[in-house]
Amino acid sequence: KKHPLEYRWTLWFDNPKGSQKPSTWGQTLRAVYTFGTVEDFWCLYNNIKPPSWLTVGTDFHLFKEGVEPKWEDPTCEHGGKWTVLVPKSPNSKQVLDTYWLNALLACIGEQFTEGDEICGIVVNVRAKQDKLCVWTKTAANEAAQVSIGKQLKQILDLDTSATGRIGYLAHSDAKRDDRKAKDRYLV
Ligand code: M7G
Repeated sequence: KKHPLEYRWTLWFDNPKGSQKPSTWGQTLRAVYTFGTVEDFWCLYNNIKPPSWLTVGTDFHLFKEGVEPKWEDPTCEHGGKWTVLVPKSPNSKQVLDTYWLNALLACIGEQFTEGDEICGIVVNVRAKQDKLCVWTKTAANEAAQVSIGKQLKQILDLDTSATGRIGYLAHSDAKRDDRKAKDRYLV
């Protein structure tokens, strides 16, 4: 008998640098697989490449079933994201893969005390530095976001000093100000 998870989750994949470069963001975003048990999660995990193997420009998203990994999704639209940067270094591939696995386990295992706030997680494979993001539902709820940010740092075993700070960006701010958007919260 399989062991059910609290929520069902969908893995999404995006590689906009593939054959047809899209004119609109998200056009190449694809839902890959949906699962709701521990066993099906491991089956998926064992059959996909870790993020460090993916080509630059690629994204993985793990979101609750029915939630699209887009600002425009009704569950995400008033939310935002915590971003953990992974600058290139001799061991950054290993760091990225470990962050990804630990973030996956934290989501599906309901490790965040504000589990209802979690929309999903994203890994962006980029030339300069990779990123791991946690998307949440209610950017205006500072207490919940700060709590999730602190838990994320513990889960990923991040530096607790000021230099190891992570920022929370509201999607509405990102939409309006693009690259100039400022973080709402820092932990
Ligand atoms: P990114 O993929 O978060 O970071 O956003 P990257 O620079 O490492 O690739 C890059 C750009 O993609 C943004 O500035 C937006 O123009 C666009 N974009 C990203 N997201 C997540 C969305 C989204 O959810 N909706 C829309 N419409 N555009 C997005």
